[in-house]
Amino acid sequence: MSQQDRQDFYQAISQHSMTPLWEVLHALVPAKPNTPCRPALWRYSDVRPFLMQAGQLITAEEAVRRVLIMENPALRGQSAITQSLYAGLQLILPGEVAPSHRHTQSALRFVVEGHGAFTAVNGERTRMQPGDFIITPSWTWHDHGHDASAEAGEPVVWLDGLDIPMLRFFDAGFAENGSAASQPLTQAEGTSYQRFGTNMLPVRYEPPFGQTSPIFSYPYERTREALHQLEKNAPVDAWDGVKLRYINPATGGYPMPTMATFMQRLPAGFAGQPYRQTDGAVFSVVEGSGQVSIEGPGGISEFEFGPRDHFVIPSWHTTHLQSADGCVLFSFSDRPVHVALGIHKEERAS
Ligand code: 1HN
Repeated sequence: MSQQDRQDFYQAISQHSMTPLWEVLHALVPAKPNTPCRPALWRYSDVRPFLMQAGQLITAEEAVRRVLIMENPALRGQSAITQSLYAGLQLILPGEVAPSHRHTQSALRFVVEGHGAFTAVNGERTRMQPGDFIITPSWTWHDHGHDASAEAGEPVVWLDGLDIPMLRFFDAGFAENGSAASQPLTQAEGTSYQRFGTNMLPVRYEPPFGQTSPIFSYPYERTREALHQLEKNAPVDAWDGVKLRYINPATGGYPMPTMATFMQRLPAGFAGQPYRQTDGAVFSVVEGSGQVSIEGPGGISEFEFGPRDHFVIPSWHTTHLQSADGCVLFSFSDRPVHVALGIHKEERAS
C-alpha cells in the first residue's frame, strides 16, 4: 500500500463522516495536559479606563450586564479565559440596575472596587464590598443595583466567574428573563448568613440551592482576619503561603458544583516553591504586590502584579509565586469537576 492509497482511503471514508484514529491518537491522549491556553495578565491600570469608557457608552440596563470579558489570548472569540471558565469585569454606576434573570450557568462575583452596589439572589439582597466573594447559584433569579446618588456614589467593579464554556460543552444552558427589573425581596438582608454562616445550620436543614452553598456572600473582613492571624501564628506553606478554600458549610465541599474558590496570603519575603495542577486558575489581586512565573509548552511568562490586577494560570503550567511586601490573592478554578471525575492532579516540586 502506498501513501497515495492511504490518502485515497481517508478521502473515501471522509465522505461518510469517518476518519482514521491512528492519525490522531497521540493528540487525543497526550502524555501530559497540552492546553492551548496561555498565561495572561490584565493590569488594572490598563483595564479600568476602558471600563469607565464603557460606562459612558452604554447603561447597565441596556447592556443587561455591562462587562468587559477577559479572553485568553489563545482562545479569542470564545468568551473563555480557560477551556472551561469564563471571566469578566462588570461595572455598575450609582443609580443603575442590571435587570433580573436566571440561567443554569453558575456565577461567582469577587468585588474589585467601590461601595454602594448590591446583588439580589432569590429574594435576598447582599451588599457588595471590596474583597467579598458572592455566589449566584444555578437557576436562581439575580439582579444587581447601586443605590447611591449619582453625585455621591462611586463606580463599583467586580470580577464575574462563570462556568459558561463548561455548560456550552455539555449543551446544557437554559436562561429566562425576570418579569421586573428588580426582583421582589422576600428575606431581610443577612438572613442566609445568620442561618447558615455561623458554623450552625437550621435543625431541619434543606439545601436552598441544591449542591451550591446556602451562603451566597462571604465577607472579606472575616477571611482577611483569618489569613493575617494564621500568617502570624501558624506554619506557612512553602508553595501556597497561607491558603484557604471557601466551603459550602453544609457539606464541607466546594461552594459550587463547578467552581472552587480560594483566598491566600503570601507573607512579605515569600518565595514560593514550584507547583502545577490540572485545574487552570484565575487570580484577582486583592492587596499588595508580587510576581508570578508560569512555565508551560509556550515558554515562561513572568508577571509583576499589584492590587486589582488579574491573571490566569493554565492547566499543568509550573507556577512560582513571590512577594517582597506581602499580598492577598483570590482565585477560582474548575477543581470540583476534576475531583468529581477523579482526574484532578497536583504536583508540588521543591
Ligand atoms: C451574567 O448573568 C452576569 O448576572 C454576568 O452579572 C456575566 C456572562 C454571561 C452570561 C450571563 C451577571 C454573565 C452573565
